[in-house]
Amino acid sequence: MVERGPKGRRPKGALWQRLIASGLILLGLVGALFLTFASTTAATWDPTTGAVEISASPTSAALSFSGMAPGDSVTRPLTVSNDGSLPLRYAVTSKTSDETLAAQLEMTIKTNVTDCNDEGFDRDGDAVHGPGDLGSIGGLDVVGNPSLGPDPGDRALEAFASEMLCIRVSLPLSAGNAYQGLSTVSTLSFIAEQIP
Ligand SMILES: [Ca+2]
Repeated sequence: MVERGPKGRRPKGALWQRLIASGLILLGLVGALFLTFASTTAATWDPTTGAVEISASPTSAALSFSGMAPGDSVTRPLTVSNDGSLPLRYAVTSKTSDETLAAQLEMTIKTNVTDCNDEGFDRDGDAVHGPGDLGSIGGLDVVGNPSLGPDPGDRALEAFASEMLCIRVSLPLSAGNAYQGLSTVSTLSFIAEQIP
């Protein structure tokens, strides 16, 4: 089920809803999509499949979409692949361009979701982050810890293996119109290291 705030706080009136919907430009995976790479590691992003390939170097992906109203959620798959011939572990951090809206948005990341969509998200899977803040300007560790070495939450991937992260971002109904017109961009960075 889509995350909902208290029923009593649902705003009344179509006009209010429309104003919010047109005023927000939030993080997401639809629309203009681009990648920035922190290293020369070969990595590709295919917007149709959401595939990111990483090796033992930092790789980052910037995601954006627009048109989100309080109470809305978006759910998107992101496939993380180890394109190298050695096992690796990785962590994920989220840097946002804004902190006000980013703290309002809630992100949940799961593995082992059979159907990564709005309907399937709550059906199964294992949460590896959240629900928690979307990110922060300084960078929030959302999966594992990018510090060198094994840390709680670090994800391991065998050589040439991949796994699908199912990401949901929600704007709670309680967000209200104080956040109208705000925008934020989250950059998810995948920091990988080879497992010796
Ligand atoms: Ca680590």
